[in-house]
Amino acid sequence: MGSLLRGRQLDDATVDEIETSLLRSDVGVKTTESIISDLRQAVNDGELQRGEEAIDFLQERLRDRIGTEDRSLANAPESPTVILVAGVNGVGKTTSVAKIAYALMQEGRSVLVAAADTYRAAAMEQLGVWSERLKFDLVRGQSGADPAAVAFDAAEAALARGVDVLLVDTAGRMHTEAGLMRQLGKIQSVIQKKIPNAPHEVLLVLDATQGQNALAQAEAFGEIVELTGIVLAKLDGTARGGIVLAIHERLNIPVKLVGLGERPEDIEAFDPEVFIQAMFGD
Ligand SMILES: Nc1nc2c(ncn2[C@@H]2O[C@H](COP(=O)(O)OP(=O)(O)O)[C@@H](O)[C@H]2O)c(=O)[nH]1
Ligand SMILES: [Mg+2]
Repeated sequence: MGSLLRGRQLDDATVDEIETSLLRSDVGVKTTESIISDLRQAVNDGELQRGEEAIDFLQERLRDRIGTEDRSLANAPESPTVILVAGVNGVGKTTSVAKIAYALMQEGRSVLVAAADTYRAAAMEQLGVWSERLKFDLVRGQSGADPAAVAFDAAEAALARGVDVLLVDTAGRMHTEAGLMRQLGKIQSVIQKKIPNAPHEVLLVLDATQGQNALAQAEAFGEIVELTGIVLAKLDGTARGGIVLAIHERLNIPVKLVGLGERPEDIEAFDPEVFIQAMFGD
C-alpha cells in the first residue's frame, strides 16, 4: 500500500484501490469497510489530501485494531509450564513445536516435548529428527497409541525430571472431525489431572496462506479448547498477512508468534508495529 499512496493526491479512485488492497490481503470485510468509510469521510472533508497523510491515518486505525494484549508465552509459577499445540493437518504444528523448543532452550530453559501425534509413524519420526538435531528430550508412544496416554506419560516425566517447559505436539485434525476434536479435549483434561492449571498455554497453529479458512479453523478449535494464542506459520509465504487483523476482529485471540521459514530460528514474537510498517512497504 506504500507504493499506492506515496506521492499521490487522494481521491475516490485512490481510496477504492486501498479498499481492494486491504481486502486482497485478507484483512476481512468488516474491518476493511469500517476503516475505508473513515478514510473516505476524512478525504471528503478535506482533512486528508496527500497519500502520505493517508498512510499515517491508516496505520493509526490498524494499530487500534490489532490491540495491545499480552503476547508473551505463559510462564507458570511452578514448573513445568505446559504448552499444548493444536491445528489442522500440515499447517506447521510440528515445525513450530521444534522452533519454540529451540527458542526456549536458547533462553536457557529446559524443555521436554511430547509426540502425541501417534497416528502416523512419519510424524513421530519427524519430531525424532528435530529432537536429535536440536537436542531436546522427547516422550513418544508406540505407533497407534492413545495420544492422551502419551500426553499423560509426558506430564509425569516432565514433573519427575523437573523440566521448565513441556511442549505437546498433537495430530492434525480437521476442525470438522468431531471424534478427533473431542480427543483434543481429552488430551487437555488428562494433562490437567497430572498438573493442575495446565495446559498454561494452548496455541493454535494457523497457516497464513490459508486466508479466511484459517478463521473457520480457529472458531472450531476455540469451541473445544480454550485457546490462549495463535502461531501464524508460513507468513514468509504470503503477502496477505491481513489475516492477523481478521483474527483479532473475529476471535480476540492474540497472535503470539509468527513462523517465517523452515529453519529452527525462523520464529519470532509477533510485533504489531513491524507488521503495520510492513503493510506500507513499497
Ligand atoms: N515456509 C514455511 N514453511 C513452514 C513453516 N512452518 C512449517 N512449514 C512447512 O510446512 C510443512 C508442514 O509442517 P509441519 O510442521 O509438518 O505441519 P503439521 O502437520 O501441522 O505438524 C513442512 O514442510 C514445514 O517445513 C513456516 O513458517 N514457513
Ligand atoms: Mg505434525
